[in-house]
Amino acid sequence: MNIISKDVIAAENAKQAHALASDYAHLGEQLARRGIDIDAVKRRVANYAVAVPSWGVGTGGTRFARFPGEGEPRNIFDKLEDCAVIHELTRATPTVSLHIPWDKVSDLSALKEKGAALGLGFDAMNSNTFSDAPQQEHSYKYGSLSHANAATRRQAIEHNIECIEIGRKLGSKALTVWIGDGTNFPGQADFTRSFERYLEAMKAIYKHLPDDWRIFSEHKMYEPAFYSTVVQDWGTNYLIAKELGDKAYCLVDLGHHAPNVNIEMIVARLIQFGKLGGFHFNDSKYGDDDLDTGSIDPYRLFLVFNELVNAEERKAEGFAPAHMLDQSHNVTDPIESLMRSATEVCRAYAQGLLVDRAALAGYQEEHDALMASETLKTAFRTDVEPILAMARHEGGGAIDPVATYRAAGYRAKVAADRPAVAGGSGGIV
Ligand code: LRH
Ligand code: MN
Ligand code: MN
Repeated sequence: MNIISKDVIAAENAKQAHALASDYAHLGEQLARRGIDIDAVKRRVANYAVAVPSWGVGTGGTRFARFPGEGEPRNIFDKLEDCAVIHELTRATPTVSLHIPWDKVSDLSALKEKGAALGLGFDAMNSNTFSDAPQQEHSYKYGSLSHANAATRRQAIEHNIECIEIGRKLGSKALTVWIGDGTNFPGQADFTRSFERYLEAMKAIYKHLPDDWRIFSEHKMYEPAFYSTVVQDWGTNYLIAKELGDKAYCLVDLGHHAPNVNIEMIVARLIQFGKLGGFHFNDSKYGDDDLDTGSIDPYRLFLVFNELVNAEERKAEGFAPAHMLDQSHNVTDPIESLMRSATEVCRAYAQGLLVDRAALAGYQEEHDALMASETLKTAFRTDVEPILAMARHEGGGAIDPVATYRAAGYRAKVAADRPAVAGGSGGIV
């Protein structure tokens, strides 16, 4: 069942199919001169997938306010429909990553059925112990898995176990744990004791992880804590994954590092030591801005994908990262932003596939720094849009997802049933 009418997609595609065929043929000729088979690249791009975060389809907010958008999803079923729209048009997002308890998931079989009917599966589950849920006994104001009080830690552990249980019923295979635990002032907590308590709590969760599951810990330098954060960087994250065991991996959210940090190198290190679990793709200018992927620094995104393709092609041991988006939208229609981001990760992947790896290795051997970096630039400069568009078109999606989405008038249609939810203070995510 398609939410966006196939007729609308076909009518929009018909306007562009001729130009696309000619652009694709032209790019094919150019790539052939570089020894690259465009169809082979297109096939790999067509098989690429990135998960949509359930929390991304609603309008987020700034730290100060939330401005509700029209037709925002009212519940998890509406969210799944919005996610399905993204997949129908981009053909790149067949799974959804849930966040508990933001997503109220009381009827799991209905949810699973809804997903199946829309052609969507469930990616990593996300727990939330960084905000208090309505009726919860112990507050997370001073932390969760690393809290000084054992009962609070226990509550946070139980919540994570519940997320695993929910995910099992939905067919998910991973749990992502991000905690906001940390301090605002020097002296507020003991670094070592906090980390010990965190590790002990994570070990308790790990014990409940099914054999075919993975647990991802997500580091973030700061926010909401502004002096120290318990899981603050990839070094600490790597220690966690090592301490926990073979099913534990590190998750890299692109917005969770200091400005100018060499994220692609972190990615390479984690791959080398078999601990790269997955990504939260987004982009940032200053901090954890959660902007559309590739909207600020597409070259950095490409450099990350350059490492990923390198690992894929050399069949690095244990390399199977989960790819997910993690964004927040305040001034755009979330569906449009998520489609753009899905397309941007596909673009970076396609560009990564174009890197002439033999030439690059040769330049590295010869210490030809200029030509080595030009080799990357040549791939990055290639306009791969015809490859992406053709992969979408042949997969039943839209040549131009945003134009087709607008032509379908989806947001106005759902707005009739979905009243705007009042604004209020923003959430920091
Ligand atoms: C924290 C984070 C984490 C949360 C999400 C909502 O900043 O990146 O992944 O689960 O935002
Ligand atoms: Mn994240
Ligand atoms: Mn974040």
